[in-house]
Amino acid sequence: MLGVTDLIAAVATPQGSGAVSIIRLSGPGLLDALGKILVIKQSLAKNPRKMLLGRVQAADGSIIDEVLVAYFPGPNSFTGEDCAEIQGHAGLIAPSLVLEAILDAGARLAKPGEFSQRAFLNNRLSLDQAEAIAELVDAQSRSEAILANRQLSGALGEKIDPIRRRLINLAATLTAILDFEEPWDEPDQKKMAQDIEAIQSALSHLLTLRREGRVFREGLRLVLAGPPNVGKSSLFNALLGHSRALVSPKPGTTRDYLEASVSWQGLRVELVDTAGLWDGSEDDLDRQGQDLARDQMRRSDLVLWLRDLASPDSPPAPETSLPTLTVWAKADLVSNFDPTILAISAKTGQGLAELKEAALKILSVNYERPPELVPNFRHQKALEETAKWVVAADQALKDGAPPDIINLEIGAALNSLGQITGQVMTEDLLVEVFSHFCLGK
Ligand SMILES: Nc1nc2c(ncn2[C@@H]2O[C@H](COP(=O)(O)OP(=O)(O)OP(=O)(O)O)[C@@H](O)[C@H]2O)c(=O)[nH]1
Ligand SMILES: [Mg+2]
Repeated sequence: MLGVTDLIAAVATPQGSGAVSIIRLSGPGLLDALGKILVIKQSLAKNPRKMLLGRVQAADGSIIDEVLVAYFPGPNSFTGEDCAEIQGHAGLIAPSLVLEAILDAGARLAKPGEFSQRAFLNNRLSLDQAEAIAELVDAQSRSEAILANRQLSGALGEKIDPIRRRLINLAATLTAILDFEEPWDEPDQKKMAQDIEAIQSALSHLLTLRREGRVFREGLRLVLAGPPNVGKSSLFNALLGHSRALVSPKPGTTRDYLEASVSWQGLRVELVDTAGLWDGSEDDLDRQGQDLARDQMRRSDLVLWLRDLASPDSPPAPETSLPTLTVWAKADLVSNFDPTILAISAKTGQGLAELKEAALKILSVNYERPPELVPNFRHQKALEETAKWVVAADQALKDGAPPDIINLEIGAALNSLGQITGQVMTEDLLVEVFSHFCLGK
């Protein structure tokens, strides 16, 4: 895998209509391959990093597109190898004809994420930076794009690095004690305990950023649930700003669940409308709908449980451990009610702004001050694993364990931490990270 590479190519822009499409190439033999397909006046080799006008010809000599080509010689290119980008006409046919010509000239179709993977393997990017590229491309809100860009510029690596250096120092001290029988006395152990404490607090800071900031990178999932006919679909439509779900005075209208995205204060919020919940249903479809609804509640960040303000026996939210916000619906039908409850009307729009505020508040989302950096789920797992080993090392130190035992745990901590930036790398990790990329990235 490492070291041996070949020439890869892919269309980097989406298929379909558009003005321009970009085809990317990277790897050995790039200029030769381009030489076979390009009719061009100037030399690419003598004009690196410049857009040159040329035409692409197929194997039979027919001209298939007029293009602009830029050549980026390695090692100072995106992948670290010789790279090129060909800007041609977009559409359904032209890009694939150009790609076909390049493949005929000796390139191979790149796998998803293969360009970024090469950039990582050639030390042009750390693993978390490569992930940030995919996250930027996938971003669906302003906050997601900003966070991805921070990670791309190395913000996470900057936090990880000092932790890593401290762990390496600990390992070095422990190794010196073992190898050269340097004294292992109380002041040493005290210093080590302090270092371990500092590492623990840095790790827990990053995990707090994850906990508090997760919604800024992944958005929120809010599920509207409650008894039949309470106005869930009406509220869903009102929050969306258009009629997406069927509404009717007949109970049992919604059966499948419906999802739709909205943006609240720049945050991506996924709203889910569900079937009404009630006991004693005899109807199979109705029961299936209720099962789906309960399943959606379990998958949510917050359940908005609707109760009918106009009907006093409207059931309360079931006892669960899920974060739940009770919302009193149809407030326009009632003139007098307790002002401290969250009352809304899908009909008049009353209380909708308060509902958004309350939902974000209950989830402790401080949207006015998004965190500077938010580790992703993979980073979280690696941080937790690192913290687990550091706790073990700490315990071993307190128990008076011999230095070689402590060193094993520090080594394991380093191993877990290194997976975040990719200093520690396995084939599985490569697949895990780069398989999520799109073609041409
Ligand atoms: N006056 C008033 N009527 C409402 C309001 N919200 C919903 N309704 C009415 O209540 C009835 C049920 O509304 P839906 O939105 O379909 O209720 P639901 O909870 O989705 O119902 P199911 O899908 O059957 O569980 C409809 O006749 C709506 O017009 C509201 O805020 N004010
Ligand atoms: Mg409904």
